[in-house]
Amino acid sequence: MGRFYITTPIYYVNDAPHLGHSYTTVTADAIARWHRLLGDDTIFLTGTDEHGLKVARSAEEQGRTPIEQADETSARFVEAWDLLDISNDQFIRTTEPRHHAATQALLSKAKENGYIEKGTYAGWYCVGCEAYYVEDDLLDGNCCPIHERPAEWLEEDNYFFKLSAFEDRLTEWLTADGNVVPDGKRNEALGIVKQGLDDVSITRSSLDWGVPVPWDPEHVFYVWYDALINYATAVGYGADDASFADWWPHAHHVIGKDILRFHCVYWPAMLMAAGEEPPSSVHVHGFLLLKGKKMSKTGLTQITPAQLVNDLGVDGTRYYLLRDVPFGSDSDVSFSSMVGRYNSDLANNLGNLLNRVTTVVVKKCDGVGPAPQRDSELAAVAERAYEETAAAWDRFQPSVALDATWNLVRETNAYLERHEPWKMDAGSAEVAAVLGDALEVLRLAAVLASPALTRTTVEIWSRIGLDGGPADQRLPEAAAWGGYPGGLPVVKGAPLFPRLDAVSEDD
Ligand code: ME8
Repeated sequence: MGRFYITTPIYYVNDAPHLGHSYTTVTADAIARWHRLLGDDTIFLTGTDEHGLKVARSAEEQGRTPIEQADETSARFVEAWDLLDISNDQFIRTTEPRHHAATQALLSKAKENGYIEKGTYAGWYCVGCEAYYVEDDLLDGNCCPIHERPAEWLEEDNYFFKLSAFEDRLTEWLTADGNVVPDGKRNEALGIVKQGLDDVSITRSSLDWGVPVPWDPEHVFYVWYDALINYATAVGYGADDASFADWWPHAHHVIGKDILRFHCVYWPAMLMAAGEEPPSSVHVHGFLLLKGKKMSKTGLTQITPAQLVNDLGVDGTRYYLLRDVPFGSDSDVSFSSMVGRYNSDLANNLGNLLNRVTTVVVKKCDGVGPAPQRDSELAAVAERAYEETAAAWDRFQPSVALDATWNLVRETNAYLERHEPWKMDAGSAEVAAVLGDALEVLRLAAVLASPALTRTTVEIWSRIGLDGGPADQRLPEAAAWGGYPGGLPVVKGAPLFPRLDAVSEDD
């Protein structure tokens, strides 16, 4: 038992939530839920990044003020996360006064410590990226390599952060195991530092949509330098020192690879400049890429959480994102792989196990669930499944964790096929033994899968007659074989995961 503080990136409010945002947020949510099962005191933070030129321009194009744009889009993120059963403890908006105060406090500290100085900056700026580019990195016609639109020449007096002063400390931090994961991404960050770090401009005077620079009100902080600080704001930086001291050592950031430089180089350096420790870890995932015509007709950023939930249900969507996309690598996604994963793991395995067991308990045991056998051959399988599941969640590897849990489900279906309880005599000791073991596996699977399947595991729990819910259990105690007490009413309900029709990507 301990403290666990996990964050997602805060998303820009120029556009609505999409499949990519959902992937990161569901991943962080499931990891937070796993830690709550372990009894850890957990804070899970997500939110929206509301300042900067990108948001200001997008508001202007839509004929509204930046704050109107931020209010409206931020609400859409809140709505999307409700829809996906995201259990965040806080939703931070960078326009909140508490965040302005924390940003000003942290950067004032860095200035006091001598790491912020005034200078002039001129360079090519891409509004889409909210970042300056060196000429060599631009495409023909001075276009941004990501947005393929012309970068703009900006020239301004502003304040610089002395990033170059942190090369050695960053190298040391990045070299230590476990700070940036996986290794490939850590090496990418080390490579950026090894190339040599230039000081960076962290304020803008050409824009007023941002956090004002407290020592020079003509300027606002550059959006990234306020955004990153949200992680500190949420646990009390500058406002509640005791809370910050308690929580900061347990901060874990989950991000996509597109924002590695900011989180693995700039952010730890900013913290060092302010006299704070870097985060406990940064976990960097790859990108979801669209495969298949059906999805590419729309484009990944047009796939909304609502559409996914409509097609696959809440648990189907969460399970797909967690199980099918190995954390850390890029992954092709397609509608047919979503349906395939749903049918194989949810309908044919977990759903089938529940269906078989409840049907036979109703038929052969008068609907009263028997207790498991102490020396069941499944006990060892369950023990291994727990160990592997726990180790993988601990390493931020949901797909490995769920595969380990599903091994137990698959083995139990095979166990039922070998013993065929449906052919045994009603009321016999034999049938009670086999069904008791299978009910115990359903109990275990409901607990272990609860970080992913927020709804169906609750339903499994109640159909096998247990009180409370799987998420109220505590690990590792709840993973010990034999927790299903027996003598409970078991009901057979409608299939939890009705099979979905296979789809062709040409549809
Ligand atoms: O970068 N696959 O916000 P953002 C996987 N505001 N994940 C994806 C994805 C994809 N195809 N597309 C987006 C910002 N994401 C800043 C962050 S944090 C202090 C400030 C996810 O709205 C992924 O997590 O552009 C990525 O890092 C994030 O959305 C970018 O969100």
